[in-house]
Amino acid sequence: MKITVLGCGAVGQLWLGYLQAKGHTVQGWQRIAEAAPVHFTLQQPSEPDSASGQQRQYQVPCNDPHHLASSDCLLVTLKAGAVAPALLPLLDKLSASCAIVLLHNGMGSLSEPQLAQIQQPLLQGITSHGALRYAPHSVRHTGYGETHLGALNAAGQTRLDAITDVLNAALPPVTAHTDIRPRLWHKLAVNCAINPLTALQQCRNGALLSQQAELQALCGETAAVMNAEGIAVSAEQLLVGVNQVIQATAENFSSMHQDITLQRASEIDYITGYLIRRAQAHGLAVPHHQALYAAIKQLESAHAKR
Ligand code: KPL
Repeated sequence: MKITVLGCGAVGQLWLGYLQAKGHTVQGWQRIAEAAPVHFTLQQPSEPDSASGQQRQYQVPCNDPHHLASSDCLLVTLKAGAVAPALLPLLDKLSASCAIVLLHNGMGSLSEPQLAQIQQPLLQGITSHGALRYAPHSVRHTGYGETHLGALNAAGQTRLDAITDVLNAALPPVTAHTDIRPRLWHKLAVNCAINPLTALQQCRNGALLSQQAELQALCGETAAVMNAEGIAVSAEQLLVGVNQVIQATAENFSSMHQDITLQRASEIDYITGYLIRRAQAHGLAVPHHQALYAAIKQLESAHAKR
């Protein structure tokens, strides 16, 4: 299959590497047009009995408009906030049958009018694979995870199984869902609890295990919004899920912790911000999430003034 990966960060390079290794014709697409190919080393997670994982060198072409126009799939691995500005100008350069797959944390990267603009098959996925760029041309696959995919429009539904098969053969497991929204919401609930708290406290995910009262309050507010969105879940179920992720990723620094530490814009508007917007639409109060949102925004604006 001919595939373009929009966004050549850690997650983009991970998919470029695994898809190229499966024999697909891949290219990267970067915002700053670079004719030069992207070259990187991809280190796979280590096996239990070896010190470090297998390393492979990759070289993939970049920003070829002919490749873009004839791509069967555009895999968008940009952060939520970068999706609309990068994707919308490319729409009329893609074929009508090119399946667009969004793969990012958070929700609401495209507004309703922007979604309506997209005629191509549109899919959204969520992945828990860990990827870290530890040097300019080196990416480490830090941990195996799983990927879930679903369609965002009717055309997307017709391509869901074929795209799932291609991605699953490259980096399994990838599972197709007839309704991806509950999956996205459950991931959002986890990110709304872990990401802002770890960013504000500058701690590893595991440190949150001792903060059950705060996590419970956040999960209670999130469950009320999810119920209003038609997703049946209790605060207790969300709390169990959040604690499982905290335990499984105890040594990790969350993505928002890393963004705030490096003084980059975080994904707060697509994580807690999205939850708050949906709460407002349903007339629900979410004071604990509001407080975290305001605190992260304050940090971001302090960084921007420096
Ligand atoms: O998705 C994550 C993130 O950091 O964005 C979690 C699950 C919190 C793992 O760190």
